[in-house]
Amino acid sequence: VEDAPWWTRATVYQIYPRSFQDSDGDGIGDLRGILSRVDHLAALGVDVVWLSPVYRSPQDDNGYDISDYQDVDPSFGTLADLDALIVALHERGMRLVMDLVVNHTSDEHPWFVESRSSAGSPKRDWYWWRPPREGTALGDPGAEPTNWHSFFSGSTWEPDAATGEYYLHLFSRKQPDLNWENPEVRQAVYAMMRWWLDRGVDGFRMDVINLISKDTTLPDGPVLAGVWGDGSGHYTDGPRVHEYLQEMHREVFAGRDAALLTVGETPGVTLDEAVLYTDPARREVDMVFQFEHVGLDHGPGGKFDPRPLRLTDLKATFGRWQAGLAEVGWNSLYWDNHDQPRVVSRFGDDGRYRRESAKALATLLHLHRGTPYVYQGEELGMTNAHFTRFDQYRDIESLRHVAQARALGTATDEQLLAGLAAHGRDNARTPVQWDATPHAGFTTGTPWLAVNPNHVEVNAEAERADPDSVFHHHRRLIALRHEDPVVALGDFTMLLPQDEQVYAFTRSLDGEALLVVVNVSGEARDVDLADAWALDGDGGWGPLVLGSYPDGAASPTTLRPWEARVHRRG
Ligand code: TEU
Repeated sequence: VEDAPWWTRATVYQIYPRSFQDSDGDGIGDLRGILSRVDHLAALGVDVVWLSPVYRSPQDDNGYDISDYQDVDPSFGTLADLDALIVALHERGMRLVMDLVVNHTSDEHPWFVESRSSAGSPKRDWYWWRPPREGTALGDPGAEPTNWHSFFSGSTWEPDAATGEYYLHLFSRKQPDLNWENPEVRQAVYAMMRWWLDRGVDGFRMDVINLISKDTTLPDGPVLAGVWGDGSGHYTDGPRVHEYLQEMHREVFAGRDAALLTVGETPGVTLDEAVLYTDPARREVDMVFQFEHVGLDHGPGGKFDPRPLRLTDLKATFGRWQAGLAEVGWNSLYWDNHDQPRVVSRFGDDGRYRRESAKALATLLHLHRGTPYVYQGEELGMTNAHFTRFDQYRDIESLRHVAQARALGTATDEQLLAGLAAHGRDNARTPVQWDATPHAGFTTGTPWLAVNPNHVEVNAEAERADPDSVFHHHRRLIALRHEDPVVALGDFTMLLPQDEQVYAFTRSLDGEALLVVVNVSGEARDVDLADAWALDGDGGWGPLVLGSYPDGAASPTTLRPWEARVHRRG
């Protein structure tokens, strides 16, 4: 237990700077804004802040398109502001983890500007340049080197008239993919990472890090509906990705890794691959974000084709990951981030039982084995945006999806609006609701994305003032992980795997055990755990460690709507 890494007891808080706090009235959050709110983070008790990109960027994808890795974008502030934030967090015992976006750069990064300048450029090979298919001309339909569909709609290949070739971009055309096959690219990335560690940052969240190694023969993928194909099999967990991460570890982290946190964002990762990425003996990353549980409510048409979650599917997924990383490796635990809808709207009830369901879902997540991640506003029970018009959206993924679907006639406007309302990324990006004033205390200007009108009820000021709030419930969950080794390290056993309403499990370590029972519904329920957990003399489950209702466990084995409880073996 004493030997376990510090991050087994830690909770990470994600800040999406554009939407966190504006300090200068331009309607865009910034570093000085974050500085003014560090005491909110300290009060919550989180150990680590993961800061989404603040680097210099044309903001085509809100900073995930970087034109200078070693500077701060003027819209967010200056390097001096970032240094001040590092100090302010360190003073309060928190660490700062930076976002590392190195699958691609901006097309305005000097590396790419040089690379596209001529076919003979010394940096030509830093990106993926390919001629049109044989017998076709640049820009012809079907001339793209592969049929791959971009994450942001359309082809992954952009024609470049100046040199008559295409370049690869898995995301937007302003996010050309770096060619990790080239050792100069890798060394340039490692040097930049060392520069940040020397500046005082405490690790990295590595954007789509499992997509950096492509099959260099660039085969087509199976054809999707329409003209494009699914190329993911040729770039997900690719042939050299583990080699690259081990090299990165040697070049960047060796000797200083114990104090740091590294987490790979790995869309499409399998459990077997996750074991390889996170096995400490292999020295790749501490943990990865897997995507299975956030795909369970995607229909056959993908993320914009929503369908309801079945609780038994969630249990099967989480249960498999808990078991699969029990002996080797480590889980990250998350519901929300800047790409996902708000969990209280998605899997909870953001109407009548907003508070109860937010607390229930938080309890469920934080009591699993792994490192929990809280996304800004999740600790307040913030909800989806509930936009009803296309012109309310700003996110490139959503806007490009709408444009493509309209051009191809694959969805009606009504279907598109329903898809965006359920899974559009702007749901997570509305400004943080600090108080009940007109722009929720986020800005004195015009916010870049509309503030949710429910900020008059749902806001940090109200949450902090109320001991039974979603905020204080998160604070207690975070503290419990600090205090109780069973929460951090205990074995996980799923109970009632076939139950569509109640999510229950135990955690145990060295003869100590906790029982977690969560009613994932708005109807009361009796829960019979049979032999899995013996009843105490009062017919209950033992002393209550943490409950989501203010009056504790009102009835021994009956859960009220969205009630969540943690009991200790008596
Ligand atoms: O996301 C990668 C990713 O696979 C998705 O979650 C993506 O956001 C999209 O929604 C797929 O439908 C990372 C970042 O988190 C995201 O914000 C960036 O847009 C993307 O990489 C490109 O850097």
